[in-house]
Amino acid sequence: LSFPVLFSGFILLIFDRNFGTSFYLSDIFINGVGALPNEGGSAILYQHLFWFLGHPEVYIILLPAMGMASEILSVNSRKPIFGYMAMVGSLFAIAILAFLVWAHHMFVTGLNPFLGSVFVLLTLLIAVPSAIKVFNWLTTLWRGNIRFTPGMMFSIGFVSLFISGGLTGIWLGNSALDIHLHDTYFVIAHFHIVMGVASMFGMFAGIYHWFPKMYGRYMNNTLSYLHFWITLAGAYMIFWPMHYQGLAGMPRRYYDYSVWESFKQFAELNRFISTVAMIVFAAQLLFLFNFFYSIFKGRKVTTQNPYGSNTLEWTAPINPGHGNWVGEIPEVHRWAYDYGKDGKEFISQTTPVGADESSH
Ligand SMILES: [Cu+2]
Repeated sequence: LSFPVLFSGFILLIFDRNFGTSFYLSDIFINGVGALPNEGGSAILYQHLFWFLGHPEVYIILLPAMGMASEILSVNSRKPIFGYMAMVGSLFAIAILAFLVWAHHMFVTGLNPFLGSVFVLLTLLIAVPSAIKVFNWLTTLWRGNIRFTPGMMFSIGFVSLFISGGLTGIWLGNSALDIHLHDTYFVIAHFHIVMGVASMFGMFAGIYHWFPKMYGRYMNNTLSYLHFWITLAGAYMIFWPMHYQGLAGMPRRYYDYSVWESFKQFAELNRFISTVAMIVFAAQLLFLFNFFYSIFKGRKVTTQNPYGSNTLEWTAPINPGHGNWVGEIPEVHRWAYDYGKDGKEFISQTTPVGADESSH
């Protein structure tokens, strides 16, 4: 729903550049004389069309990470996901609200302050389903029989980063604060943590968790934990200081900070951030090596369902080929979260519900 709006924006841009239209070019006068033949366009229109994609895109990236983290947290806590209906409801609430907040990127464009306050309200509303999800992830962990697999570590890391990056979203969603923080490193810190690193942690969690399913081998644990700790600590060391730089007024998108006297104060911190960034990059090479090495040389998976997971994919044989299952397609009888129920550690979705049990 949001991408076509961006594409339409691009088409209008092509028209402006090549066919003499003026969707985005407003009247430009030099000494009272019109400099261009264009009339009546608005550059702000382009920003609206861009951010109508730009904000929902945050959730296009985040929602799959949230889904993977929810599944992996539940499997490795040996507990059902806490507040399942609230979790699904929150996903829908976020997906809908995501389309109603785009102008919070435009508080300094000269946007009508009243309209701005409407976007503040709608933006802060997203904190509600986000908080519901965070508390439900934490309560899923609460008193769980936790296994700290690499997938689980990255899922917990995802929750940590989602909280850290999400809280500064409340700062930036307020126009009164955003007018000060706009275009500073505070923004860089916020969105790289929440949309960059958090969603990458969700993807890493998914890769580590389903790797045995995909290749019938495990990834190397030592390298996985090394990758996790360097990336988590590194992400915080890179992006945490940027909040302070932003508050102190360091702007984004500058090619060289050294040529202004007032920016000299940031030099040391910038050097520190660059150093950590290179170390974190090296850790990603560790991950790539681990990934490809383990496809061929990883420890072999001996059981079909190594994590004791309920969901259907673990009922398919390793390297199943076309159609996934040999013979009949399995039938689903229950939800995916029957962990620790009826004295059993887990009950696969393909297990029929007994006469004495109630169905979900
Ligand atoms: Cu946004």
